[in-house]
Amino acid sequence: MSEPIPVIDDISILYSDPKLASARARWAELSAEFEKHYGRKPDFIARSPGRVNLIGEHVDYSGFGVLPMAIEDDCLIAVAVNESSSDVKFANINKKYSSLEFSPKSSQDGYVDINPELHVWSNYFAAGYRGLLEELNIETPNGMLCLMSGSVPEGAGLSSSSAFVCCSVIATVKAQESLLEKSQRKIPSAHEIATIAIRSERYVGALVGGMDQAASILSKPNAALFIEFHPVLKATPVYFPTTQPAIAFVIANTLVTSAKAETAPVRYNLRVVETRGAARVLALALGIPLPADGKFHLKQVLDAHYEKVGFSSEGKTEAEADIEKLVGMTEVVERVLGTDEIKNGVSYSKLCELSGLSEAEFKKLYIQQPIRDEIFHLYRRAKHVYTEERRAVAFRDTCEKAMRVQEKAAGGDEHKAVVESKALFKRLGELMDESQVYCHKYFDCSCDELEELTQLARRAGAYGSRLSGAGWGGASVSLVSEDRVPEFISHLKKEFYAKHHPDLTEDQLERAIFASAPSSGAAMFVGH
Ligand code: NG1
Ligand code: MG
Repeated sequence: MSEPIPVIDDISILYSDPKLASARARWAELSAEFEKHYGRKPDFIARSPGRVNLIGEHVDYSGFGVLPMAIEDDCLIAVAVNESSSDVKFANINKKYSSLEFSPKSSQDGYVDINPELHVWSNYFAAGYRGLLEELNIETPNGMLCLMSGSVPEGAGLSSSSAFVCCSVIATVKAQESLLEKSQRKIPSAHEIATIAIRSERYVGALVGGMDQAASILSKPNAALFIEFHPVLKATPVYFPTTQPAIAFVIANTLVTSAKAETAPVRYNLRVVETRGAARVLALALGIPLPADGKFHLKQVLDAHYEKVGFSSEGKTEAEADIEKLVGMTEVVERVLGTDEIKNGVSYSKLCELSGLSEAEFKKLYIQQPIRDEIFHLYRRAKHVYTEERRAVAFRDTCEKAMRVQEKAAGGDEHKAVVESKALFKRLGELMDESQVYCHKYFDCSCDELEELTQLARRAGAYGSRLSGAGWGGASVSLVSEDRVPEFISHLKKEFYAKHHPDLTEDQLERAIFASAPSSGAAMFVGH
C-alpha cells in the first residue's frame, strides 16, 4: 500500500518486444525535442499508461469493483525543475496542441486557473498540477519546464485523459521532491498519488469514477487489476494463464470519438445522477437511514441492506457471497424500481418526489455539474450496475480458477487442463457478451458501430466482445485465443475497417486494431 512510484533507468521493462523499438525512438525524440525547445536536458520523464477495461463498466462511481488492465500506449512528460522560480511552461511535441505558461502566484487560487467550460487540452495538465499542490499544501512550488508526448488515442475509451492527468500529478510530485525533503515531508505513495489523481480529474468537468487513474498508476506487469473503491482504494492483480491455450485481448477502435467533456450533461454526468437517484430511492424503500449529507451510492445501499437484514457468508467463498448479495439486490431493484410508475423513466419532478426532496434540495445534493435531460432512468441504470458487478466478480473468480487449472496441469493431465481452460475462457467470453447487452439495453452507452464491431468479433471467433470505457463510441475489447489473433485481426480489418474506413493508412490501421498485453503502470525515468 505504501509503495512509491517505481523509478527506472531502462524503459525496456515497460514495453513488450514488438513495441520496444518504436518506444525507444519516441523517448529519444522527446528528449531531443526538449533540448531544442528549452535549451537544456530534462531532469526526468514521467510515464503513465492508458487502460482498457475488461469488465465492470460504469460501476466505479457507484462504489463497485472494476477490472481493467494498463496498455502499452502512454503519456510521457519530460520535465526540468527550476528551484529559483515557480513559473511553469507546458507544451506538446505535437504542435496541434496549444501550449500553456503560467505563474502560480498570479492565478486566482495561487495554483493555476482552470475553466472547465473551455474544453482546452492543457486543462488536463493543469488539473493534475493543481490537484497535487493543493493536496500537499505547497505554496511556493518549484518551477517546471515540461514537454509531453502522448500515444494513447483520444476519445477511444482507452483513457487518454486519465493517462494525461496521472502523468501530470506524477511529474509535479517529482518536481516538488526537493521541497518536500527540505521540509521533511514524506513523498506520497503510489496509492496516495492515485487517490489525488482521481480527485484532480474532477477539475476538468466530469464527475469521474476512479478506475482509469488507479489502473494507470497501480498496474503491475503481466496482470490486470481488480480495483475496489469502497470503503478504501484497493487494487489486486488478476493473472491470466500463460501456458497453452493462452488468451489475448484485442482492442478495436470504432473510430467514433466520444468527447466526454462536451457530452457529459446528457451522458456521463447524467448517468452519475441517475445512479445516485436510484440509490436514494432504494435506500428510502429499504428503510436504510441516509447519511447526514444525504449522499449514498449503490454499493453503500447493498452494504447497508445486508447489514440490516443479516447475511451469513458461512461455507461460501468471497466471490460466492458477493454474487449472492448482488443477485439479491437485482431482485430488490425489480421490486422497488420495476414498477409501472418508475420502470420506463421518471421526470425530474417525479425523481425529486421519490427522493423525498424539493427540486432545489435535490439539485444541491446531487447535481454539481450541469446535466440536461427530461427523463431519468432509475430502474434500467440500477439493474445494469448490480448485474454488471456480478459479472465483474464472476470474471475475476473465473480467471483465478483458470490459474489454478494451469498450476495443477504442470506435470498432470494436460489434455484435461486444456479442456477445462477452454471452458473457463468460454465463460469469460459469455460474461463479456452479457456486459455488452446490458451496456446497450440498460445503460444506453453503446452505439451502432460498437454493436457492429462486437458482433463481427464474435463471428470471427472471439470468446466474447464488448465496449470498453465510457462507451458511446471508442474502443471494443475482445477475448481471443492467442493462436487466432492474426486471423481475427485480418477478419475485422476486412469486414469493418475496409468497409467503413477505406482510406486509413497501414499505420492508422495498426493503431485502430491491435492486441495488447497487460502493461505495467506509472513510472519515473531518470536515466539519460
Ligand atoms: P473513459 O471515458 O473511457 O475514460 C469513464 C470514466 C471511468 C469509468 C468509465 C465507465 C473518466 C476519467 N473515466 O472512462 O471512471 O466510469 O467511464 O466504466 O471519467
Ligand atoms: Mg477518459
